Amino acid sequence: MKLVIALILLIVGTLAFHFWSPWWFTPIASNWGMIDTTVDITLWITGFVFVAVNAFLAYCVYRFRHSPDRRADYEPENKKLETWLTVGTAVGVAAMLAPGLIVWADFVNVPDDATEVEVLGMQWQWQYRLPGADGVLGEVDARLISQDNPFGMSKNDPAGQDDVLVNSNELHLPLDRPVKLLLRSKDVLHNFTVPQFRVKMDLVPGMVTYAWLTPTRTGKFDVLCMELCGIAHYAMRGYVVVEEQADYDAWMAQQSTWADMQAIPAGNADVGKTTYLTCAACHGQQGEGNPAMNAPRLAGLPGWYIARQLKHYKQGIRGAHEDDEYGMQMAPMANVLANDTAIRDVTAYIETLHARPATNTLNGDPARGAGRYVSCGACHGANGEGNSALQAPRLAGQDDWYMKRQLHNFRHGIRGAHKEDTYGHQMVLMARSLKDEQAINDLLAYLNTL
Ligand code: HEC
Ligand code: HEC
Ligand SMILES: [Cu+2]
Repeated sequence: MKLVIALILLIVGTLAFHFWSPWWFTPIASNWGMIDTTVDITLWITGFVFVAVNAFLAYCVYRFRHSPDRRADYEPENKKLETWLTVGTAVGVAAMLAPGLIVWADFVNVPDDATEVEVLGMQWQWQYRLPGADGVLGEVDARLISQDNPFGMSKNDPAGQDDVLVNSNELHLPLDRPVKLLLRSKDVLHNFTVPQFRVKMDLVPGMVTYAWLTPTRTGKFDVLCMELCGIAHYAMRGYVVVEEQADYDAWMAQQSTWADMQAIPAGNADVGKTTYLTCAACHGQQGEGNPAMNAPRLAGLPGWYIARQLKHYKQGIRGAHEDDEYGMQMAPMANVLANDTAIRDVTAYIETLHARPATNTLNGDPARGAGRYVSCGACHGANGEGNSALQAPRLAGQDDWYMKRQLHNFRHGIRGAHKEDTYGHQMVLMARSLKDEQAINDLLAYLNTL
């Protein structure tokens, strides 16, 4: 009898969970309603079978329960019943598979008017390339990939010159226009997924895969990697913004092309030296940092990182949170730099400065810290040397008191919470993995040994 009750509770509980579950599809934002229908059909069929089989089981357990004056009857074959079950199962399985085949046929047939967008995945970032005015994506070659050429663009292909290289992990798409996503990976398997779009596809190193869709609703949606692609897999986030044509055009106008990127002049360190006089008041003559001013060392930081931070300060992406006491001291200083040229110049000068060895100011246990650093090293490098491809700065040699404050700020959303701070957001997720004060001190003590 207990078993019968358990079976009935199982049925009722499952149905109740199904209908009242808070974990359900996000409201759809693309043309792929057919995928939802397919999933619904599957749920109806499996749901019906689930209820029928368990109810039948409960009925049998009750109806044919043990009784001393009853004997089981042995019936090895029953043609009629077997025919029924075979036909019923075949129809059920076919009904689940057929809609999938219909959807798949649509999925592989991309509409002719779809525009192409390339999505490039790597541990643990998303990047995008759009074809530009000629509508054609230029040639690429994995062997050409470098810090200045993240997509591996060929310099000789004229079709590539006007390609738009989106310098962030946020892609914009115009509403109601079909788009074909061409997917490439720089390293391992990834999977491009926007839950609201329903379609998803693997990125496979060495080949170009694709998926297509028509966005049907404006909004900002998360891009997730749905392939377990390494230690920071869960931090591999991006965004897709679907917007009206006019907003899309405005966004497009702000992007730079491959030709623009090649034309950017190198910074002039001599000009930057004069600008740096202002900075030296807090950051020190040699960029050695000054704890009394709460200003970190700049010497040793890579140029691409310095330039990005300065832009973020200027744009209010960093140093604008009301609790960011020290960031707010820095933000007005960044505004002293009038434009990108000024940023490049001062950055070029800072790159010429030399660092003294860091000193310990915290008492942590480097041996325990070494273990904790393993996951950080995936982005910041095994020796804390930084990794430009991942936009993760050098940590070795940086002041521990400063890094401690940054980790605190990341943890509490004081840094990295701005919606455009996509790199900072990764660090928010990482900093939250450090459980307590001691864990942070140990880790920083280890960093001091690098
Ligand atoms: C009034 C003192 C002050 C001046 C002047 C100043 N800074 Fe800063 N700067 C700071 C402080 C404080 C921080 C740390 C903010 C924090 O803790 O989040 C900082 C942070 C930075 C960072 C981020 C470092 C990192 O590791 O993320 C950069 C880059 C930077 N400053 C560059 C400059 C440049 C270039 C100038 C000159 C144009 C300058 N600063 C002038 C106080 C100053
Ligand atoms: C997924 C890659 C990734 C991992 C893993 C990672 N970081 Fe970072 N980290 C970054 C990026 C990207 C930035 C730059 C953020 C920005 O641009 O504001 C950063 C910034 C930092 C900074 C600020 C440096 C400065 O000069 O202001 C510190 C400190 C830091 N990380 C420490 C850590 C520690 C400690 C761990 C391990 C618990 C870790 N990171 C793991 C990517 C990562
Ligand atoms: Cu991935």
